[in-house]
Amino acid sequence: MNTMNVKPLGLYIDGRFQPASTGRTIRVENPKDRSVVAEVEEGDASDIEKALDAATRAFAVWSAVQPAERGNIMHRAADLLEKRLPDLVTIEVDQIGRPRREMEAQLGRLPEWFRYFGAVARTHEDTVPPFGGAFLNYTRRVPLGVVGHITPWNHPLLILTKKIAPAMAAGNAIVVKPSELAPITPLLLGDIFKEAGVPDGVYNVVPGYGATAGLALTSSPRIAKIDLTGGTETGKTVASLAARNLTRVAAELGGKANVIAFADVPVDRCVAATLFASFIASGQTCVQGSRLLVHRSIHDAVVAELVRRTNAIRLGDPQDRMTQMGPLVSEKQRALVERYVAIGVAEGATLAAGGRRPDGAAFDGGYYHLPTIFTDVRNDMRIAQEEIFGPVVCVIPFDTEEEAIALANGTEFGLANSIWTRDITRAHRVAHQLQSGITWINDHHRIDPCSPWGGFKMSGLGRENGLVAYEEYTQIQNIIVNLSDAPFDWYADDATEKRYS
Ligand code: TXE
Repeated sequence: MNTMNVKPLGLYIDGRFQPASTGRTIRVENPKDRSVVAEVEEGDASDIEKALDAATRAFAVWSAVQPAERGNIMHRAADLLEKRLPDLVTIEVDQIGRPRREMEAQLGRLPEWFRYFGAVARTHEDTVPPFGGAFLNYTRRVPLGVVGHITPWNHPLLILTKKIAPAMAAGNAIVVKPSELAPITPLLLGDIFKEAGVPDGVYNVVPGYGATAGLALTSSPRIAKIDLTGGTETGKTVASLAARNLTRVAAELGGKANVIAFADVPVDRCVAATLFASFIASGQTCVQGSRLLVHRSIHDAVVAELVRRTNAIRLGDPQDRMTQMGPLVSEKQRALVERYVAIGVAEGATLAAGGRRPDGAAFDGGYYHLPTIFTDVRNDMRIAQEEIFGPVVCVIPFDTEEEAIALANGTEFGLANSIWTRDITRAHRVAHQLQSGITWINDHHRIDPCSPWGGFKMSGLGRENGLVAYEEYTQIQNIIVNLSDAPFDWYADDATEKRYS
């Protein structure tokens, strides 16, 4: 598809592109040079209602399809998605500015989500609780109904896929409100599902703003669940609106992940780990290794090499395969990073690398910012506590294992951490004391459709991925069968003592 559309891309409702009721469009900007990638119709509350109408009708059809057949359709969707990936990668790179090499690696994995959850739909077993007596007791997992998905811009298709694959496989119908910065690829998935055999209306996408379309979807009593990935403040707003209708909430929110490097980690390995953890996606990811907790005995050697390697990261055109770091997604996001750099300097941290925009005319038109390292950071500094969501890493030394654990747990967030050591007992011991939903040992960023993903503390509610994600898109129905034909009459006037068991 040529995204330089003359005509704006419509909302995707009931299996086809449709105009929005507002008559307005959203201009999707390429962050590398501010050129227009595409115009997309801007939906609002009435478009959300229209999408909910279509989804409600489709739910009756889709929930009646046998799970094994839904699994087959998910597999077909995976195959079709695989064929469309090269185009989708190109568009994803244009709309968010992440380097092509990152988006090829990330999007190349998406079909796995549909295959995994398709297989779960086919193989999921219910339970037969041991009720006792002459009873058969069994549970059924049934879909929730129409569910709402609110997604961000940093991994537009990956995050959407993590939500729609379990929801759809479980038999729900979906209304998506994608990020206003990255609505194109979510819209384009619609025709893939249609071709795979998903009934019209099961997958609907209404691009729009959080305060209008997002608010309408979240506060609608017609949805059974709202599943959001976004900032922690957005999560609190969404959860409080959903509570009014007792709508279920899943929320994957902010983070402040630690890379915890013990004394036995070779310097090169520690540096490679930190670069990968901290600077992928220009740091715009919820599990970014934004804090390097490093044992004091290797601190100076690690910092020296980290600074050298950070200064060598190649910024450039994200479509160029040689580019290692693209721009930030927007003017607002770069301004946020610049504000935090100024805060860090004012707090007394040492700027060891970056801290400014790159030099050169090639970068003038875009939202570029150099990868940045702060040393001499104290845990109570704002740069160590608040989510920056940019290419900034804070280095904090520690002396003991206990201190490393206390530091790692010393923020309001609890999404992810990575532990780096060859000491197997220490690795597990520390992992068990970390207050985070995800802990990697000698790795970072690793994700799989089977592996539960979500946060402790202010990092969110519920889990994406894994069996648990499928189950969280269902509700349990319990069936209690009396296997006895013996007469039972509680009110029979026969003066016998009755038992109800
Ligand atoms: O996110 P928002 P923004 C964090 C990160 C970033 C900050 C702000 O720290 O700097 O959030 O980024 C929709 N009702 N993360 O402003 O606003 C919005 O339209 C319903 C972490 O881009 O949270 C978009 O579709 N919906 C994060 C989605 O919420 C609302 C990823 C996320 O946007 C809404 C993104 C409302 N009241 C940002 N307000 C992660 N966990 O990876 C907004 N939205």
